[in-house]
Amino acid sequence: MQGTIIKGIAGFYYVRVEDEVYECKARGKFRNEGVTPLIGDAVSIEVDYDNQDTNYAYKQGHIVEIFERKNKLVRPPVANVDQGIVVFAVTYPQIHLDLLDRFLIMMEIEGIKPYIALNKIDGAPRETYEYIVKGYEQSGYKVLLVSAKKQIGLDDLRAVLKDKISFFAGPSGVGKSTLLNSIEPHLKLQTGDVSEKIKRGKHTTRHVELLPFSEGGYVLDTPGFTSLQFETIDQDELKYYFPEFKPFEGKCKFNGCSHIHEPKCAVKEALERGELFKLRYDNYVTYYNQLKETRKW
Ligand SMILES: Nc1nc2c(ncn2[C@@H]2O[C@H](COP(=O)(O)OP(=O)(O)OP(=O)(O)O)[C@@H](O)[C@H]2O)c(=O)[nH]1
Ligand SMILES: [Mg+2]
Ligand SMILES: [Zn+2]
Repeated sequence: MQGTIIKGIAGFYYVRVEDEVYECKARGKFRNEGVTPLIGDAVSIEVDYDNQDTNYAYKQGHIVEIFERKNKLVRPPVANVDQGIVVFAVTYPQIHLDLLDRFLIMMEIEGIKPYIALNKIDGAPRETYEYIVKGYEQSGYKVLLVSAKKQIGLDDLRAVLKDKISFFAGPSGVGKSTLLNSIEPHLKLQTGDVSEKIKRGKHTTRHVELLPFSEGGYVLDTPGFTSLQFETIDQDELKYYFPEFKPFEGKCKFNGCSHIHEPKCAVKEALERGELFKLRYDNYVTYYNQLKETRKW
């Protein structure tokens, strides 16, 4: 039988096959090969037919094969995700564009489609965050405007999630878990007050688990992040992870133009014409210089 690992606890992997969940151990060969099963893995299992406790909540089995992974994330530790929904709040906690851009670059590096969800739109007038919507749409990203509290924009979000494996990411307190509860009330994920989170320095969501989405696919809630690093790339590679630069590739005067100080740079010209989002371009320059410093050391 083939299924998907939806959670792992103390050496047991919970594998969903259609609507049934099996509690499985991994065969010893995986350990010998140095392979650790991950949430999101597509696996083949064998049910232990002769050894079932009928009083137990789960049927039991063994993972006998792990299929090749499309991709693998470290944080959260999950395989085969199709898309990342990065959530920010238009009210509180304040939007941190540096974190947003770092997240988008990480997704571009991993080849995972990112979506931006701006939550809590019940609490702020559109003028206050319109520049963000414009700026990111202009950069080629889809921006979903939602309110978990007032149930606004949830159909668009559902349409994005359908039949895909998606993870929700973003700082603590932006409403990731509340959003998931709004689209899937039976989930009853724990949520928490923003000021409480800050006082106790604690995130409400702490474990990771793939949750079946009733319209097809899976969603993954994650604990809020406070910083993101992408030190694994070269500064000269960075420009490829800004999709809005793509139309200008090969149009600069110099081959291998970094789009920073070279003359006759098509990207800088577009920036001057107002065709690119200035705040994001500025972040590009900052990250470029940071990566260059890292290399030097
Ligand atoms: N006004 C308003 N408040 C919201 C909305 N969505 C969530 N909240 C509130 O924001 C607070 C934080 O929500 P959570 O869902 O716990 O946030 P989280 O992103 O899951 O946080 P972590 O699990 O700590 O990463 C709660 O008090 C929610 O009631 C919304 O659309 N509007
Ligand atoms: Mg949460
Ligand atoms: Zn250039």
